[in-house]
Amino acid sequence: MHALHTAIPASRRNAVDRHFPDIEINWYSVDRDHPALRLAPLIHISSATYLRLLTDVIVDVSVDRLLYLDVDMSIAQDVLPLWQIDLDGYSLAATLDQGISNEDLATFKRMYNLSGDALYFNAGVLLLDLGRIREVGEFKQALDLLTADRDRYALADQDALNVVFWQRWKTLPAKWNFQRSLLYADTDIQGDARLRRDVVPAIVHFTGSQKPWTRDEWHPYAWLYLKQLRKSVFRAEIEAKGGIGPRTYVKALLRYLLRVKLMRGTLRRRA
Ligand SMILES: [Mn+2]
Repeated sequence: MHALHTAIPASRRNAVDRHFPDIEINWYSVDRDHPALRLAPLIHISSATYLRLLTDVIVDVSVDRLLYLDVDMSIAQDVLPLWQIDLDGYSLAATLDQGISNEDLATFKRMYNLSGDALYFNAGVLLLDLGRIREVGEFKQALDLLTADRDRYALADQDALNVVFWQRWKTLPAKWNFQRSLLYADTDIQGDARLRRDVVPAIVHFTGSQKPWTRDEWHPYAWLYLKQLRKSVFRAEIEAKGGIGPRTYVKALLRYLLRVKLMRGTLRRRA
């Protein structure tokens, strides 16, 4: 595992290493003065979002294939099948952004003068041919676009990546990056939404400003995060910070069980 960060102190890194003795974690400290990290952050997204654009230069050169994951996620199924997906010659594979409507997509195309039919991906889960990206330089191109005019990209690096990779990425099934907007029944989703509504998540991405490390989270899969939190060395600290108590756990577990039951019902009806 490769962990890119800006300011996690050694004591915390060591605690994580001790907690996962079977995982070899390579920590990469990126200087906060790095030009990429001086770009303005988004409202609820820190400037750490730009770290993904540095993976091609920071992660060890021996690494060709990389599965990039945000930190605001819980893994619900084995990711080995994802890791093994053929990239069909592309540098990048991702899922659609499920919060983008057909209208948003049309606006995006107009804004950046993009032609032809294509869709917009979410950059939280990226399967990357890092070797190819080092050769072709797509991440550098995205970074250059942002450095030239950060204000032009409302969703920062995700917008820039979608411009650079327009029509040049492979679509992954929605379950590999299950975003919050799939929970809203009335959301208009780019492409054909009906095909993606009843997804059983393999990776739950807690998109939006609400996060499962606070008491106010209502996401039906927040339990997956809390279940892990109970085993974490940081449990007491996170609970105190997020106002998480026994009631939070019980409520989250009930919501989760209800959701799983509903999904099973839906899938049975369809079969
Ligand atoms: Mn995220």
